[in-house]
Amino acid sequence: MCRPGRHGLRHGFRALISAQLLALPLAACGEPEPMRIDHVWVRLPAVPGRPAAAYFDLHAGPAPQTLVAVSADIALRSEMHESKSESGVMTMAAIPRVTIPAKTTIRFEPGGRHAMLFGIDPGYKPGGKTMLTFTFAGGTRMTANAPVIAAGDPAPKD
Ligand SMILES: [Cu+2]
Repeated sequence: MCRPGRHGLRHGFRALISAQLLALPLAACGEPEPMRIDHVWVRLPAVPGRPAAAYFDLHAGPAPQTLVAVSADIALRSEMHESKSESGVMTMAAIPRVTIPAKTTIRFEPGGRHAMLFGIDPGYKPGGKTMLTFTFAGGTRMTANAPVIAAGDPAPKD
């Protein structure tokens, strides 16, 4: 149960002190959800030698996060990009960082933000996994294993 005790009020503490006492059990038992990354996957290019793209959902925890890089162990180099439709033409631009407010989720998904993965071995075959490393401002890193699918495959569900 996450209900604070009420003894602080009963003993007639001043309102300010009571409020502080009441806040303590809430903070202790709220167990804020930590940051997590899921629905991670990589789609290989239709034409070998072209870049692949990585997608994922990033759920910020109790604090805002700023993602500054996403790298993959199958790629020499990567960039975060945002796709946009401008007068019917899809273009994409590099985004150096993405800030995720506390307790919100941002999605990297086809047609939107993605991590572009350059320099993949043209002989690399789909069906395996690659480890993605997510780097945040301040140097925190998280990793996740991403299934690697072929260009024409549907996005994995999870
Ligand atoms: Cu791109």
